[in-house]
Amino acid sequence: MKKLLLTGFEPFLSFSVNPTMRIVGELNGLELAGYEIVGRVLPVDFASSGTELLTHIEEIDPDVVISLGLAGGRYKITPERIAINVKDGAADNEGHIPIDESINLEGEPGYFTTLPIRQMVNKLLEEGFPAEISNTAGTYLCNNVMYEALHYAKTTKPDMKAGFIHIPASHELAIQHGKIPSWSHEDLKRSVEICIGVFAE
Ligand code: PCA
Repeated sequence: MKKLLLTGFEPFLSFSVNPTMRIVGELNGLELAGYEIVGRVLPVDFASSGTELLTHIEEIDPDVVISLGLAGGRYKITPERIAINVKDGAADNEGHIPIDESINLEGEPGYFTTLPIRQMVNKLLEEGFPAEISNTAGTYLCNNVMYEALHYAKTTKPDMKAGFIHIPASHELAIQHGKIPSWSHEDLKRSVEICIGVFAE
């Protein structure tokens, strides 16, 4: 069976839980849209998140990689259009703060997603979930992981589709955080399933 690597992230900065972790854990091992879902959680660490992702890709040999990240403060499900070759951000979980660094000195300035993001957004809206394409994944870990997957696909595994979806906070996180819009865990998870479901079409 075809395989879909679904990644999430551990908690970071002021976000004491990361809803992507729970979604990835619950979907791990399921069969959706004709794909075996393999869930993995990545560290919020500039030095190791890329290599961990590539190690998973090499072990699992997925046909599709969908990485999930929390975008605390966003209201909608936002599949990302582009990853850029920049690391510049707040401190990661190891305390590292990159400034104006490249992710890969030999890589392209940017890579467009190879996921069917327009169909994902249309399907989410049809099913009643607020969604729109995002034109920036930022310059923190989420952009970093998206860039690494697309660079690897471009240079080493051209048939592999890859990209990134940012999701809002869960209610659980919003209660702890105090100042961010949130969705129920069930709706967040259902939205991710809908995005994966596009691959059945
Ligand atoms: N979101 C962060 C990194 C980890 C996560 O879940 C981001 O948007 O870069």
